[in-house]
Amino acid sequence: MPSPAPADVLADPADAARRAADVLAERTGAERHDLALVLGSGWGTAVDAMDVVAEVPAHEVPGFLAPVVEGHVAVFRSVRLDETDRRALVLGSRTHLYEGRGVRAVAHGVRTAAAAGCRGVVLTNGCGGLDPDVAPGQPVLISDHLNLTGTSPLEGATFVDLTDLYSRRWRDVAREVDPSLTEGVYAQFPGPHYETPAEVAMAGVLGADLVGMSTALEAIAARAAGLEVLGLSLVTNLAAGVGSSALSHEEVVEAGRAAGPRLGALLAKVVVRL
Ligand code: 8IG
Repeated sequence: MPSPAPADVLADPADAARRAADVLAERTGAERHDLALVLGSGWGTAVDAMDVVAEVPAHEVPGFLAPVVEGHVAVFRSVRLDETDRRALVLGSRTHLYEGRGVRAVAHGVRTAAAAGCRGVVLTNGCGGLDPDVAPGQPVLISDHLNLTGTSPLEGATFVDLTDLYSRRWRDVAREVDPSLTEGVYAQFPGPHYETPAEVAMAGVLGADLVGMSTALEAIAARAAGLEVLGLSLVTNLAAGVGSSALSHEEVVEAGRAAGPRLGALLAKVVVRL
């Protein structure tokens, strides 16, 4: 039976998350999951070597649709983390603000993770880099963000503290695994167009090191839902005006493909330590 239209499901976000978590529990055989991973551009193959116990097509889970972007994978996986049967819920795709389905659809993944029992979420993305010395293909830890979308995933008088939104504890864990990891401030733009060089320069003045079209809104929703957050960006291209060449989606997909094995090794070592 097809899922109800996501717009209807998301009329009550908390109920939608509970229903999605119920379906995932049933389809994965795991009553609860411990940790969630959201895979962004370039991170699609990063869990392929892990112990995948079950796969569920995203559109069969209430509130989710198949993704619209090539290179994003529309499947949820339940991954066994260790012998104690701790499970990670891997969301192979996300809903972006630019898809026009609203902030509830953007936040539905992390809310579902929380409803499924997760203590925390690893948010990954592909992004543009402002530092010409950080070459495409480098993963970077997100230390903080600038939400430049002009919106919030929270509705009503929900005053959530975002000091230390990106867990210092978990960043330290990631650096124990890979001491070469650097940190940066991620600016979320609404997209779907890339920035102009002037906008990239503006983001730099404001303190951004990385520019992208996701993550910040999800991180806010995750914190509001009580989740600890680790943010990992893959620099897939130099932001507009930083390098000499124009930006292309093909370049982004190729940088992800090339970095895949490194990202997989990094994630596999990090998630078991969180
Ligand atoms: I992958 O350069 C990727 N996503 N806004 N700018 C923005 N989003 C991105 C970029 C980029 N690269």
